Amino acid sequence: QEKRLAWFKEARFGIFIHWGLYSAAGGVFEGKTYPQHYAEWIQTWGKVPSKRYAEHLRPKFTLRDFDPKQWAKLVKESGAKYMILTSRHHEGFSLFNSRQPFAMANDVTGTANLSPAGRDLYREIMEAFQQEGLKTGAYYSLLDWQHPDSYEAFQLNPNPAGHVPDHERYKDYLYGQVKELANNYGSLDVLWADFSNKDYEGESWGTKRMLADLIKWQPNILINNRFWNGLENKNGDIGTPEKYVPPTGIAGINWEVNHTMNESYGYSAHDQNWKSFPQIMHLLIETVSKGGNFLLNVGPDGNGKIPDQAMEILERVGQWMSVNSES
Ligand code: FUL
Repeated sequence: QEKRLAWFKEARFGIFIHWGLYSAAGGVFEGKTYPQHYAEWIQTWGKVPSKRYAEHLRPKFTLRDFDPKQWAKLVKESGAKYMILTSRHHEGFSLFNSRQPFAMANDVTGTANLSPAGRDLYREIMEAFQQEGLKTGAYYSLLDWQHPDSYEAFQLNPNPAGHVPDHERYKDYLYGQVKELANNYGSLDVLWADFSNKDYEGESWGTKRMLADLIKWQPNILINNRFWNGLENKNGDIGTPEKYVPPTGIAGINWEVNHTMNESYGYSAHDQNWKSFPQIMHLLIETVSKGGNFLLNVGPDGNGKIPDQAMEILERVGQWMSVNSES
């Protein structure tokens, strides 16, 4: 573990990217603004069935300003050493071209992949970052609001007639997708799973088989602790406090604070509560001084544009890093 963790401990600073169909909503769905902080949860805030959600948002996910090389350059110049990208968030739509059979009895959305024909957006982004010499990891949601065999699907979608939910099938789906992420996209440096609760954790996601094989496929991979319940639990390689810095660090584990520049992880047009540059630096330095890593989130919009405020913060962090950090 020590050897696998060496780069991570040295890195100190990484960038999180939340990008999916929710980015095209930007906190507004069918004209209604959702004030809740986590805009990537808009499907749940609005109780929107997956079909309507996809029909409405796919056309708005335009890629008009999408330039992964520019993202990678910006992140590199910020002084960050790694990047974690949402391969699939709770909405259930994959940024990578998954070939996992999507057993939708009622064929709710046709496909759960997001890339236009002939492209793989996840690959384009990962390759751009790898070319800048950055480590790359995948955020991967254990929850799925769309898959008819997942725990949550029928909270938002009608149960297809005659369909008997089978969680074993969902476990196979998770396994199959993780296998694709680990085998089809070069080096996978981190698997950032998200999340468990007291009812679902560990083996209810099929961890025994999945994690044993994952380490065979990617012997140097780091796995966060969210296959298990609790942000500071001691399982996995990395504890993951969310939007807070533990006052006295976390003894006995490696940890990484993930934080936002405004309130939301996914892009939100109306979330204008941007932290100032000094506030961001304060969080970064406080975290690092207590022994943690700092994973700062960026939420590009549905056109693939990184908000101006986020770009400015990254540029200023980069200026600070070039004067104050060793490499
Ligand atoms: C949480 C998720 O529910 C949020 O949407 C976000 O991705 C955050 C980093 O993790 O658990």
